[in-house]
Amino acid sequence: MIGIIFGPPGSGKGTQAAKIEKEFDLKHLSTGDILRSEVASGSPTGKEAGRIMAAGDLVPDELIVDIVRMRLPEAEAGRGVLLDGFPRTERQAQALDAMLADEGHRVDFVIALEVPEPELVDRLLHRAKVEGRADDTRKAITERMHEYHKLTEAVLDHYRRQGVPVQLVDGRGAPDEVFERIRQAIGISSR
Ligand code: B4P
Repeated sequence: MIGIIFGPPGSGKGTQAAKIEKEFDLKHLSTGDILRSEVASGSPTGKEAGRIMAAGDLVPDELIVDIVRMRLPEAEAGRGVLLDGFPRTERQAQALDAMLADEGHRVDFVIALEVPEPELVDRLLHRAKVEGRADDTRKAITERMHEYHKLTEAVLDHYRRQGVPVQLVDGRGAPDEVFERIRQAIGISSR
Protein backbone atom coordinates (compact mmCIF):
# COMPACT_ATOMS: atom_id res chain seq x y z
CA MET A 1 0.00 0.00 0.00
CA ILE A 2 1.37 3.42 -0.99
CA GLY A 3 -0.24 6.42 0.71
CA ILE A 4 0.43 10.14 0.76
CA ILE A 5 -0.28 12.46 3.69
CA PHE A 6 -0.77 15.87 2.17
CA GLY A 7 -1.51 19.39 3.42
CA PRO A 8 -0.21 22.92 3.81
CA PRO A 9 2.69 23.71 6.16
CA GLY A 10 1.59 23.23 9.75
CA SER A 11 -1.48 21.14 8.91
CA GLY A 12 -0.23 18.21 11.02
CA LYS A 13 1.32 15.95 8.38
CA GLY A 14 4.27 14.91 10.53
CA THR A 15 2.10 14.60 13.64
CA GLN A 16 -0.45 12.36 11.92
CA ALA A 17 2.11 10.39 9.90
CA ALA A 18 3.59 9.03 13.13
CA LYS A 19 0.14 7.73 14.15
CA ILE A 20 -0.70 6.30 10.71
CA GLU A 21 2.67 4.55 10.54
CA LYS A 22 1.92 2.73 13.79
CA GLU A 23 -1.72 1.84 13.12
CA PHE A 24 -1.32 0.70 9.50
CA ASP A 25 2.23 -0.65 9.69
CA LEU A 26 3.49 1.62 6.92
CA LYS A 27 7.03 2.91 6.54
CA HIS A 28 7.02 6.69 7.08
CA LEU A 29 9.15 8.62 4.60
CA SER A 30 9.30 12.37 5.36
CA THR A 31 11.31 14.48 2.92
CA GLY A 32 11.33 17.33 5.47
CA ASP A 33 12.94 15.05 8.11
CA ILE A 34 15.47 13.69 5.60
CA LEU A 35 16.41 17.23 4.54
CA ARG A 36 16.77 18.39 8.16
CA SER A 37 19.14 15.50 8.89
CA GLU A 38 21.16 16.44 5.77
CA VAL A 39 21.34 20.01 7.09
CA ALA A 40 22.47 18.77 10.51
CA SER A 41 25.19 16.60 8.91
CA GLY A 42 26.73 19.71 7.30
CA SER A 43 27.04 17.96 3.90
CA PRO A 44 27.24 20.16 0.75
CA THR A 45 23.67 19.08 -0.12
CA GLY A 46 22.58 19.94 3.41
CA LYS A 47 24.16 23.40 3.21
CA GLU A 48 22.37 24.18 -0.06
CA ALA A 49 19.05 22.75 1.18
CA GLY A 50 19.32 24.58 4.53
CA ARG A 51 19.55 28.01 2.86
CA ILE A 52 16.53 27.27 0.65
CA MET A 53 14.42 25.85 3.49
CA ALA A 54 15.19 28.74 5.85
CA ALA A 55 13.82 31.12 3.20
CA GLY A 56 10.62 29.06 3.00
CA ASP A 57 11.21 27.92 -0.58
CA LEU A 58 11.00 24.41 -2.00
CA VAL A 59 14.32 22.69 -2.68
CA PRO A 60 14.91 21.73 -6.36
CA ASP A 61 12.81 18.84 -7.69
CA GLU A 62 15.91 16.93 -8.92
CA LEU A 63 17.44 16.89 -5.42
CA ILE A 64 14.26 15.65 -3.74
CA VAL A 65 13.55 13.07 -6.43
CA ASP A 66 17.08 11.66 -6.05
CA ILE A 67 16.59 11.45 -2.27
CA VAL A 68 13.30 9.57 -2.65
CA ARG A 69 14.68 7.33 -5.41
CA MET A 70 17.45 6.18 -3.05
CA ARG A 71 15.10 5.41 -0.16
CA LEU A 72 11.92 4.17 -1.81
CA PRO A 73 13.03 0.60 -2.68
CA GLU A 74 13.95 -0.18 0.92
CA ALA A 75 10.69 1.34 2.18
CA GLU A 76 8.67 -0.58 -0.44
CA ALA A 77 10.08 -3.85 0.83
CA GLY A 78 7.70 -3.73 3.83
CA ARG A 79 3.89 -3.73 4.02
CA GLY A 80 3.65 -0.28 2.52
CA VAL A 81 4.89 3.29 2.48
CA LEU A 82 3.47 6.57 3.78
CA LEU A 83 4.95 9.58 1.98
CA ASP A 84 4.93 12.81 4.03
CA GLY A 85 5.82 16.11 2.34
CA PHE A 86 6.35 14.45 -1.04
CA PRO A 87 5.33 14.98 -3.82
CA ARG A 88 5.08 18.76 -3.50
CA THR A 89 5.06 19.69 -7.20
CA GLU A 90 3.53 18.21 -10.34
CA ARG A 91 7.02 17.21 -11.56
CA GLN A 92 7.69 15.37 -8.30
CA ALA A 93 4.35 13.57 -8.69
CA GLN A 94 5.25 12.50 -12.23
CA ALA A 95 8.65 11.26 -11.06
CA LEU A 96 7.04 9.31 -8.21
CA ASP A 97 4.51 7.70 -10.56
CA ALA A 98 7.34 6.58 -12.84
CA MET A 99 9.37 5.15 -9.92
CA LEU A 100 6.37 3.22 -8.63
CA ALA A 101 5.35 1.99 -12.09
CA ASP A 102 8.83 0.45 -12.49
CA GLU A 103 7.96 -1.78 -9.52
CA GLY A 104 4.36 -2.42 -10.66
CA HIS A 105 3.01 -0.13 -7.91
CA ARG A 106 0.89 3.03 -7.82
CA VAL A 107 -0.38 5.52 -5.25
CA ASP A 108 -3.36 3.94 -3.44
CA PHE A 109 -4.66 6.91 -1.44
CA VAL A 110 -4.08 10.56 -0.65
CA ILE A 111 -5.17 12.05 2.67
CA ALA A 112 -5.32 15.85 2.39
CA LEU A 113 -5.50 17.76 5.67
CA GLU A 114 -7.47 21.01 5.64
CA VAL A 115 -6.83 23.76 8.21
CA PRO A 116 -7.63 27.48 7.82
CA GLU A 117 -4.54 29.61 7.17
CA PRO A 118 -4.69 31.77 10.35
CA GLU A 119 -4.59 28.58 12.46
CA LEU A 120 -1.66 27.24 10.41
CA VAL A 121 0.30 30.43 11.06
CA ASP A 122 -0.48 30.26 14.80
CA ARG A 123 0.68 26.63 15.01
CA LEU A 124 3.96 27.36 13.23
CA LEU A 125 4.69 30.47 15.30
CA HIS A 126 4.01 28.40 18.41
CA ARG A 127 6.40 25.68 17.17
CA ALA A 128 9.01 28.40 16.54
CA LYS A 129 8.99 29.13 20.29
CA VAL A 130 9.20 25.45 21.24
CA GLU A 131 11.57 24.00 18.62
CA GLY A 132 13.24 27.04 17.03
CA ARG A 133 13.03 25.63 13.49
CA ALA A 134 14.82 27.93 11.00
CA ASP A 135 11.82 28.02 8.63
CA ASP A 136 9.20 28.93 11.26
CA THR A 137 9.79 32.69 11.05
CA ARG A 138 6.89 34.90 9.97
CA LYS A 139 8.64 35.76 6.68
CA ALA A 140 9.44 32.13 5.83
CA ILE A 141 5.93 30.99 6.80
CA THR A 142 4.40 33.54 4.36
CA GLU A 143 6.67 32.23 1.61
CA ARG A 144 5.85 28.57 2.43
CA MET A 145 2.10 29.31 2.16
CA HIS A 146 2.72 31.08 -1.15
CA GLU A 147 4.70 28.11 -2.54
CA TYR A 148 1.98 25.74 -1.34
CA HIS A 149 -0.75 27.57 -3.28
CA LYS A 150 1.46 28.17 -6.32
CA LEU A 151 3.03 24.72 -6.74
CA THR A 152 1.80 22.10 -4.29
CA GLU A 153 -2.01 22.26 -4.41
CA ALA A 154 -1.89 21.12 -8.06
CA VAL A 155 -0.68 17.69 -6.87
CA LEU A 156 -4.22 16.92 -5.65
CA ASP A 157 -5.68 17.41 -9.13
CA HIS A 158 -2.86 15.30 -10.57
CA TYR A 159 -4.06 12.33 -8.50
CA ARG A 160 -7.78 13.08 -8.95
CA ARG A 161 -7.26 12.95 -12.73
CA GLN A 162 -5.76 9.47 -12.30
CA GLY A 163 -8.72 8.25 -10.26
CA VAL A 164 -6.66 7.88 -7.06
CA PRO A 165 -8.93 8.40 -4.02
CA VAL A 166 -8.19 11.85 -2.57
CA GLN A 167 -9.82 12.19 0.87
CA LEU A 168 -10.14 15.69 2.30
CA VAL A 169 -9.89 15.53 6.10
CA ASP A 170 -10.67 18.30 8.57
CA GLY A 171 -7.33 18.90 10.35
CA ARG A 172 -8.80 21.03 13.16
CA GLY A 173 -9.15 19.80 16.73
CA ALA A 174 -7.00 17.58 18.91
CA PRO A 175 -4.47 15.33 17.11
CA ASP A 176 -6.38 12.18 18.22
CA GLU A 177 -9.65 13.54 16.83
CA VAL A 178 -7.96 14.28 13.51
CA PHE A 179 -6.44 10.80 13.50
CA GLU A 180 -9.86 9.20 13.99
CA ARG A 181 -11.09 10.97 10.82
CA ILE A 182 -7.99 9.79 8.95
CA ARG A 183 -8.47 6.20 10.11
CA GLN A 184 -11.98 6.20 8.66
CA ALA A 185 -10.82 7.85 5.42
CA ILE A 186 -8.07 5.26 4.88
CA GLY A 187 -10.61 2.52 5.59
CA ILE A 188 -12.86 3.89 2.82
CA SER A 189 -9.95 4.28 0.38
CA SER A 190 -8.64 0.76 0.85
CA ARG A 191 -12.03 -0.99 0.52
P1 B4P B 1 8.13 19.74 6.18
O1 B4P B 1 9.04 19.10 7.15
O2 B4P B 1 7.24 18.84 5.37
O3 B4P B 1 7.32 20.83 7.03
P2 B4P B 1 5.81 21.26 7.23
O4 B4P B 1 5.10 21.40 5.92
O5 B4P B 1 5.83 22.44 8.13
O6 B4P B 1 5.09 20.09 7.95
P3 B4P B 1 5.42 19.37 9.33
O7 B4P B 1 5.09 17.95 9.06
O8 B4P B 1 6.74 19.65 9.85
O9 B4P B 1 4.51 20.05 10.39
P4 B4P B 1 3.15 19.56 10.95
O10 B4P B 1 2.20 19.99 9.89
O11 B4P B 1 3.08 18.14 11.39
O12 B4P B 1 8.96 20.64 5.15
C1 B4P B 1 9.87 21.62 5.57
C2 B4P B 1 10.59 22.25 4.36
O13 B4P B 1 11.40 21.24 3.68
C3 B4P B 1 9.71 22.80 3.24
O14 B4P B 1 9.26 24.12 3.49
C4 B4P B 1 10.69 22.73 2.03
O15 B4P B 1 11.62 23.79 2.04
C5 B4P B 1 11.45 21.45 2.27
N1 B4P B 1 10.85 20.29 1.60
C6 B4P B 1 10.32 19.17 2.23
N2 B4P B 1 9.83 18.31 1.31
C7 B4P B 1 10.04 18.90 0.08
C8 B4P B 1 9.72 18.51 -1.25
N3 B4P B 1 9.09 17.37 -1.53
N4 B4P B 1 10.07 19.35 -2.28
C9 B4P B 1 10.70 20.49 -2.03
N5 B4P B 1 11.03 20.92 -0.78
C10 B4P B 1 10.69 20.14 0.27
O16 B4P B 1 2.97 20.34 12.34
C11 B4P B 1 3.14 21.71 12.51
C12 B4P B 1 2.89 22.13 13.96
O17 B4P B 1 1.50 22.01 14.28
C13 B4P B 1 3.63 21.29 15.00
O18 B4P B 1 4.14 22.14 15.99
C14 B4P B 1 2.55 20.39 15.60
O19 B4P B 1 2.80 20.06 16.93
C15 B4P B 1 1.32 21.26 15.48
N6 B4P B 1 0.11 20.47 15.33
C16 B4P B 1 -0.03 19.33 14.61
N7 B4P B 1 -1.30 18.86 14.69
C17 B4P B 1 -1.99 19.76 15.48
C18 B4P B 1 -3.34 19.86 15.93
N8 B4P B 1 -4.27 18.95 15.58
N9 B4P B 1 -3.68 20.90 16.71
C19 B4P B 1 -2.77 21.85 17.06
N10 B4P B 1 -1.47 21.81 16.67
C20 B4P B 1 -1.08 20.78 15.89
